[in-house]
Amino acid sequence: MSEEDDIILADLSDEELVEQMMDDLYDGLKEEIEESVNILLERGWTPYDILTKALVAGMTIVGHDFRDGILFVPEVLLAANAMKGGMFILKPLLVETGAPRMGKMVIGTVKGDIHDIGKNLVAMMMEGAGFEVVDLGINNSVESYLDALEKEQPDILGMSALLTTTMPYMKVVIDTLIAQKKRDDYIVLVGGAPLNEEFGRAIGADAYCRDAAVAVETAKEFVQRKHNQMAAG
Ligand code: B12
Repeated sequence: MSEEDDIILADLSDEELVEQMMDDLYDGLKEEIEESVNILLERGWTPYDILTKALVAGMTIVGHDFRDGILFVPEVLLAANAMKGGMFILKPLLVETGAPRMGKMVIGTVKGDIHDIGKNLVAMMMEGAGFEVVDLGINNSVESYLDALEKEQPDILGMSALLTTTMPYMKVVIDTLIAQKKRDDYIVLVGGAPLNEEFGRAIGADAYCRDAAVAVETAKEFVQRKHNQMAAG
């Protein structure tokens, strides 16, 4: 029996439990993460605090160690899977605490890219803030984005890319919108670890958002501005 098996999660203090969750996330222990999320909820933690202070904080450590060659793809996949287990519990709760509908967003990861944790977080936080979100998943072609925009008529288009090789595809999508004279119909927000503000500007997005919290604030600001413009005629 390993040392892990001896730990009774419910007996840990909040602080110890969050530490343990970071370890469990690192080790890809989905069931333990789910149990811990439920324990913190029972203790009155808000879904948002569990998400940011335990799950996102833990995933950041995983990200650093992957970058530094300490963790490899299979371990990171396990960690991602454990995180998804926790997010699955929190998602409906984050949505519940949300305000009335703020607007609608279509979001997806670009073609060639399968990273979806950050995108899912943005989608969850946007829903939590009262936006209706249509999630197109990963590996989206220009056609996939355009079809969804046509069908869903959202206020916002969100694109995510985590690879330097896939981020230029965002420009392909925006250029197609421009060519079809549809660019001004949508607020375009982009995000993903390798992007920055300069890149966002260069490809013609309305804004680059460094994390999900900024995404929510930016989305609110732009939608409000759009409504004001419409009201002004
Ligand atoms: C988890 C992970 C994986 C998992 C993905 C699991 C999944 N379901 O997503 C797996 C193991 C599958 C994977 C595979 C690969 N990965 Co990877 N991966 C990561 C890792 C460790 C963490 C990413 C993550 O989830 N971060 C946590 C989330 C919360 O952060 P985030 O994604 O940045 O999202 C936040 C913001 O960016 C922003 N945001 C994100 N999207 C959007 C969208 C909008 C609209 C807005 C407004 C905001 C926004 O808000 C989010 C929430 O706060 C990163 C390292 C890192 N530091 O980023 C490497 C990383 C992105 N991967 C990398 C690589 C190279 C790969 C592979 C090519 C590896 C390989 N050799 O096979 C493959 C690519 C496969 C493919 N075609 O896509 C490199 C990319 C390097 C580069 N410069 O391009 C990184 C940077 C690691 C590294 N340093 O080498 N990966």
